[in-house]
Amino acid sequence: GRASTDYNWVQYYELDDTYTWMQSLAKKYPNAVTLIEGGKTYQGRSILGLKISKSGAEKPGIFLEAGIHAREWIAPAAATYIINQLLTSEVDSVKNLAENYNWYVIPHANPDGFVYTHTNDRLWRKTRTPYGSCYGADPNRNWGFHWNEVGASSSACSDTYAGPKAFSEIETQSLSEYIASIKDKIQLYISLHAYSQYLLYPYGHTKSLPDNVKDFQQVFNAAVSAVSKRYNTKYTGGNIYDAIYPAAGASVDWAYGTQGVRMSFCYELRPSSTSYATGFRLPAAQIIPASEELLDSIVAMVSEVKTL
Ligand code: ING
Ligand code: ZN
Repeated sequence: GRASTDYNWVQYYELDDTYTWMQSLAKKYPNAVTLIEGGKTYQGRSILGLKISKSGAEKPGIFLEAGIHAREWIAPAAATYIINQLLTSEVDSVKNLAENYNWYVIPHANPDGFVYTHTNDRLWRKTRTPYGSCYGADPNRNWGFHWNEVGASSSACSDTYAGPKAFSEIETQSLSEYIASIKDKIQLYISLHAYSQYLLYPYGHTKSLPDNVKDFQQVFNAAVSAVSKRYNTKYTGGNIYDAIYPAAGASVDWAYGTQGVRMSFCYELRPSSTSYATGFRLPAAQIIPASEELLDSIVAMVSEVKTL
């Protein structure tokens, strides 16, 4: 690992570098930052996260999950950017986010897959659990809510393999247990993916809309408007099923559908739609602008949720 002081957002990092940096933050900000273990992986790694709580008091919680798909490198990079901004920003709107909410951030929800994208296959998506002659289940099709009903595969070699049963993957099983243990504290759940510049909300398993769809649409409008302010980056979206495709067993549906979390959203970050081969390779020079506009959007999202 490299020295934590070198950590920046003009390059992509390996898992160990980011974990070392996160550990250094817990030492540097002992009153605000706690290391959390969101769970474990098939290969025995820790799903490391940070809780950021500036006064330690009970405040509404925001859960930020990134990297559940291994090849979507911008997602963990943006998550660490947000961690850093919450801890260091002098901008009032960002300081308010840090002071008025407790943050739970998991930059790498699929560490085994992420390591594999560095060592073997840059376009790997799933976990690395062996299933016959193929590997991995799609950890965003594996959650226990309307599992495998639609938009998922029962074939172990598929990139959208739902797994042999709900929560077959130790990653989703253990992370879901962690989330369940703090669910009463979580008001907003945000999942970061790439790519296509969409903002999505439940459900993925059905065309039916959530009870509070009006609230979702109001918050969606504020967040999509804010994301374009800085660099004119256009996001579209809506409910998962209609806006992209039917997909059951996703984390955002499980968090909203089973945990009583008031709202959950998924950002599909930069770039806009392009070929599969380039979409996951967002140039490192775009980590900062993509993350800046994401944070602008989250600022707007959170303040809109507050008006409800
Ligand atoms: N897209 C997401 C996927 O898991 C998604 C879209 C988001 C589906 C939220 C369901 C819920 O397929 C990518 N690029 O991974
Ligand atoms: Zn994804």
